[in-house]
Amino acid sequence: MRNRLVASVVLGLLVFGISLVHGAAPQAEPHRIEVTAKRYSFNPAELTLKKGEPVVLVLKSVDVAHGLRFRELGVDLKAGKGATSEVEFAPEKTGDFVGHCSVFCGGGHGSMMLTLHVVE
Ligand SMILES: [Cu+2]
Repeated sequence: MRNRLVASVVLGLLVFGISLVHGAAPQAEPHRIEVTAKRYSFNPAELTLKKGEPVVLVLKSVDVAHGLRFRELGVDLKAGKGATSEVEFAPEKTGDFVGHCSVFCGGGHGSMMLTLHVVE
């Protein structure tokens, strides 16, 4: 009799424990935003993000090595020739930020820009 009681208490705790684990399941994966880099532009050339909302920024190069740096946001992604790289970040301030290619890629390198709008 006593064993039965102990068994049901243990079972109860187990079920409770499992429901706790489920309740603590991680949130949905952050939204992935893909940016393609190609001499001498980013596509898209403009993005809008929400302040404080984490995203995964994916930089995909379809020709030579490129980078994408937002100095004020502490973001610098580099993708090798034909490669992809990614970074997770959450913009902490609102405003318009201009990202530049951070890997010299040729004559038009200086004109590779991506405008990021961060809104509330
Ligand atoms: Cu470049």
